[in-house]
Amino acid sequence: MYSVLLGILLSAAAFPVLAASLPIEQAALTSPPLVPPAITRDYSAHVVVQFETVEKVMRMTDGVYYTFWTFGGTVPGTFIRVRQGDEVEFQLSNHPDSSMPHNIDLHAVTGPGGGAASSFTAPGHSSTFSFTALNPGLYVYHCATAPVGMHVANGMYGLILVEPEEGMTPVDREYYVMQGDFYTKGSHGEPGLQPFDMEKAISEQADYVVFNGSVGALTGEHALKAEVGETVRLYVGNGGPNLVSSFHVIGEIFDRVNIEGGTAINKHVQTTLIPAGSAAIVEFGVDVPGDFILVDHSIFRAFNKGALGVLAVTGPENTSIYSGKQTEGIYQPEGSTIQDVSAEAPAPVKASSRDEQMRFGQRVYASNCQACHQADGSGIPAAFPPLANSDYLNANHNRAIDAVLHGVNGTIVVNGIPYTSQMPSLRLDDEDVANVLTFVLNSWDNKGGQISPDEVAVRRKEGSAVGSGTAH
Ligand code: HEC
Ligand SMILES: [Cu+2]
Repeated sequence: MYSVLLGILLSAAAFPVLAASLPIEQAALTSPPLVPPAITRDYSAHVVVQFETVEKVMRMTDGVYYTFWTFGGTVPGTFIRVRQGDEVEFQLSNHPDSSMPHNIDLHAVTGPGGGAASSFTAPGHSSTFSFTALNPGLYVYHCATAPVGMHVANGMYGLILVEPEEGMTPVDREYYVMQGDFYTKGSHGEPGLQPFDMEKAISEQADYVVFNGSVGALTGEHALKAEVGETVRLYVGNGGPNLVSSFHVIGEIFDRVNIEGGTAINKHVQTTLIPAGSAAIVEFGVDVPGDFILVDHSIFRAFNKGALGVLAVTGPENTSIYSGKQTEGIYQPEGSTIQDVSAEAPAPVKASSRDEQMRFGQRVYASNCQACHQADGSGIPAAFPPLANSDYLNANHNRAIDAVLHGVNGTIVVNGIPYTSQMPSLRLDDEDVANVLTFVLNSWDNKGGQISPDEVAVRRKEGSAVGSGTAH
């Protein structure tokens, strides 16, 4: 009942949405592995959170780079800390250089899509929505723009902590750690700028499994730090997209774990399971010095795919607790994996009629075009032209094929309105291009028609990107 009401309020787009009388404050936000300071107030506030989505090339491991899609320029994204009962005003801006629209689904939101629809934002635009943080806990947020898996796989996730009204018990150190799995065209360690591999993502064949966005993000000079005698609290999330994490710290026992980020506490835990799209709060005291290794105890991921971090503890030895010899470096990564990812794929099913092309094409549309051109083909003003009743599309089928094969740039005019953005080339095969365009041509008041994979093959040889600065 409450969520229905909230949904109506949210979609009304008026704000402040809920109570108008709360004191307003700007959220303290941090990049990983840092966590904003504990909340000291004992009353609710209207907390303003400002986020920017940025697509940028960053290091995956030495010699390997990747185009990450981020909340705030880091993977995981900016950490948000609010208090139970706070009203959160969430402002999402999508950088003008982005190639994709983005949005946010916060698992701490009670409301449709966790805010996804209300925060859908085209490149160069901003959106605002508000929610009340009803439940305390540690929650994942992530982008939920289609294709959702791709946005999450590219690094669009992070954590929001909703402190309980009574606050968190004080500890000496708090850190923010989040696991994610990545899928690249080249296998683990293959150098260069590696593109995302959709096939491997679908079959859950991760090339990298890492903490905080890259191999070595928490080792060497980037290791987490603590001193003997201190208490450490880790806010640990798992962005997925696919793998669940068996989170373990080698040489430590978690004194307390908030299971799945909720209120249930488990004590004396060796390894805690963190589902994809979930989190855990783990706490322990550090009693002896040394390197304590954070791993996903699905252990090949740690030593061969990158899921390894270090908590470096300094201070006096305590031989009554631990007195063995400590060898340095025995937990170093062992190098790249040997994976067989080149197995023959079965031949894809080909459409045998126009109706079948329409059905297959609808699926291609949902996962490749809908994010920009929208489910009903209506597009987004000033960003993505409509495919519904598009004079540009209906006038010239070859040009439409070229658009999907090679992308569109410069200015094009659709139904009398100029568009000056860019459509990336989509790397679909001939069959998918033929099917999706046949679907589009026969939907939403377009003029009909059919495109065959053979026609697409010809354009693939002869065509080029369309637009190129000339109005058609
Ligand atoms: C990342 C966003 C994005 C995606 C994904 C995308 N497009 Fe586009 N599309 C654009 C933009 C932007 C333009 C206009 C380019 C310009 O302004 O120069 C465009 C233009 C077009 C046009 C010509 C203009 C019109 O309205 O008729 C067609 C046809 C088209 N896209 C089809 C598709 C199809 C089919 C898919 C999926 C296979 C797709 N697009 C996926 C952004 C996108
Ligand atoms: Cu996104």
